[in-house]
Amino acid sequence: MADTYKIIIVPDPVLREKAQAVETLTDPLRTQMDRMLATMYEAPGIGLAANQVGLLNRVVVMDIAQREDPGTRRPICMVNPEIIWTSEEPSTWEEGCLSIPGQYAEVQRPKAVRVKYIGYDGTPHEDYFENLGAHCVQHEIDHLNGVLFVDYLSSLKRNMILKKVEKAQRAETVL
Ligand code: GNR
Ligand code: NI
Repeated sequence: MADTYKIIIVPDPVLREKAQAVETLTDPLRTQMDRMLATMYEAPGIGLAANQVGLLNRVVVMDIAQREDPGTRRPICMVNPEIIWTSEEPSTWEEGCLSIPGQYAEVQRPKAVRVKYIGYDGTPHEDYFENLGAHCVQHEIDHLNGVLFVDYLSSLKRNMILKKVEKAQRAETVL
């Protein structure tokens, strides 16, 4: 398995920065995607965006297969992902984030989306996601824009969650 990255936790400012579009798909970029997948599987999570490992390029990895079918791996790597269609119908899902450990909240988003991106192979792809997959891909593209799931909550809930994580992180680093 590829080396893993350290996952960055709130309130690190890199999580609030906008990642830059990738110009060309190079071997070092494929190595980054391999390492991001290894980091995501180890965590474990169903998605990971470059900002979460301190890199500011528009790269996302995902795998929602294990949820339905434990043991199966269906990794998806997306370079420069863009949402090109969203459903009118909304969906509410309890979201979590590897950068906001241990905290979960219901978030409402479009129930289905179509996403275009450049794949691991360097060619353009277009995929349809719904339900958990749609929540995950929208959550990941938000990361590339410096947006976190807590931004969809009331400021009261958001601040409560961020304070809890900061307190837990402080306890961990002091010890
Ligand atoms: O592992 C994750 N689970 C999840 C559940 C519902 C909606 C989104 C996600 S993404 C999250 C991993 C993560 O933080 N990706 O950025
Ligand atoms: Ni996240």
